[in-house]
Amino acid sequence: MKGFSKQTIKIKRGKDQMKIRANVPSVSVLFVSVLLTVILFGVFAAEAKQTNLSERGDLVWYGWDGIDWEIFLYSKGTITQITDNDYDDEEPQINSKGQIVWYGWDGNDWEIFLYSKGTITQITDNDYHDRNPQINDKGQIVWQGREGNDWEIFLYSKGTITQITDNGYDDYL
Ligand SMILES: [Ca+2]
Ligand SMILES: [Ca+2]
Ligand SMILES: [Ca+2]
Ligand SMILES: [Ca+2]
Repeated sequence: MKGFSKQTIKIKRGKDQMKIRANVPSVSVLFVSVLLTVILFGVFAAEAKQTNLSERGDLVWYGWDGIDWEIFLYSKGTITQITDNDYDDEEPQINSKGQIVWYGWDGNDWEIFLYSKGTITQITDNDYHDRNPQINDKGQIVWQGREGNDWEIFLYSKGTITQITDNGYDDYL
């Protein structure tokens, strides 16, 4: 009995070892492929979140009109010029609902602007720089404003601006 059970275990072990050895290369290849896929999707997702290319394929950018920078939108095969003024408008971002945010020069400092359903709204109106806005699908906007001697983070939600940080060092997006 002792000898029989020993032998069985030996055979089983041998089979398991063979199985493991046989599977090692394919498991590694599969693991590496999955890992690469996850990394690639991660990179694309990260780029798509803070984006000038929305999930539905709308694209925004800023272009030189010969005098200053303007905001442009490409949607469903058509390019639309969003801004048309004499000051600089830069670095637009768009959400999946087609709302666009960017920062524009008001003659004294940078302000945050929002384009929604055909209308441009100036979000900030102050004497310091407001730059690099981002917008989510709820229409909430975040940006950095140089309030006082350093940059702070601001949030716009449902018509109200809230200053998120208030300290003595720089806060950037
Ligand atoms: Ca402009
Ligand atoms: Ca400003
Ligand atoms: Ca201003
Ligand atoms: Ca700060």
